[in-house]
Amino acid sequence: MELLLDWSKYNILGVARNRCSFKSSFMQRIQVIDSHTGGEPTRIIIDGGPDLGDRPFTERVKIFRENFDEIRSAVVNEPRGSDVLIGGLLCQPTDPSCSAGIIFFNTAAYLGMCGHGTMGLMVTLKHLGRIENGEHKIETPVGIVTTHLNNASVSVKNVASYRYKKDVRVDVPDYGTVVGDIAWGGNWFFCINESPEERLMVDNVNHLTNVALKIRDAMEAQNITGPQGEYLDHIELYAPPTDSKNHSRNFVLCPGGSYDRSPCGTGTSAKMSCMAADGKLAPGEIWRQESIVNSVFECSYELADDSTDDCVKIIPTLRGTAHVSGEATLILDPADPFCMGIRS
Ligand code: PYC
Repeated sequence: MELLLDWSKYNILGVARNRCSFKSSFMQRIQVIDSHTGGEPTRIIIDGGPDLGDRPFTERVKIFRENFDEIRSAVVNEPRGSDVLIGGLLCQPTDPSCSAGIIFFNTAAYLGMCGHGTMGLMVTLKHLGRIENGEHKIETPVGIVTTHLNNASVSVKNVASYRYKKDVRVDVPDYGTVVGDIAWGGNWFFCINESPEERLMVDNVNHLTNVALKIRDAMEAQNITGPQGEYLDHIELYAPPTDSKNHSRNFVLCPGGSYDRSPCGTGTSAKMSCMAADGKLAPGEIWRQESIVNSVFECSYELADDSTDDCVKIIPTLRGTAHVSGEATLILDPADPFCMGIRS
């Protein structure tokens, strides 16, 4: 059963109190709930965030970026946050069938979608008593996703995902040539085919991060982008799983420079779209993706209605577990020189 949020009951935007007042000389308070999904943290703003109005979500992201970007920075950058943190601003959806809307962001950018973050959002809403277990649609800047919540276990039926380019060669200075696919899973990814020379273990993350950063820099320098010139800000490395119950292990570099502790919902969607296009994963077949810290998403896909032989499009479903880990009031004190976060 789908349960809608009663938006009049929950003043989740803190509209009246905070409109246009972030640059004021008064202390501001922002209420957040922290959660983690397979070790990857999410911080949802539930009150005191900026009012972005009721326009389509793509326009709201623009308003957020142009007028309230310092709030993004204050919430996720140090000293309150760090590169690993994904933030989310809870918004009123435009589509009445949705329980909520969300705009995800991190220390570097605004995200289209976030798989682990959506799982975190669902347990957050349940923790607040705003939803019950069951099916809930969530509106994001790149489309509506359908979630199913069963206490800590959350599945997310993601937006349509597809491969844009196969076997792209990148010459990486001081490293060598890597070959991978460019794919969309709600964000843009460069999915590198298995790299046996790299050890995907958590005690090797500094090295893996350096490698992935070099690859990302090389792609930028060589103008390797998405179809509309999009910066390929997520880089994925793959290896065989350490647990034989799983199918694959990954390391995912996120936009800032941190790595995803979860198997990355949008990244696994992108990866599955490549496997679907190569005929390596059939619709409905289970794919268990293991992360660098051994957390797992259990995934499968169905073909999208507009999928063709030339462009295979899939609708991925990802299931993981998320837990609420904190409730906090962030204090934005104009007397604090780092009030709005340390921007790099
Ligand atoms: O789970 O989609 C995801 C994600 C994106 C960035 C970090 N996690």
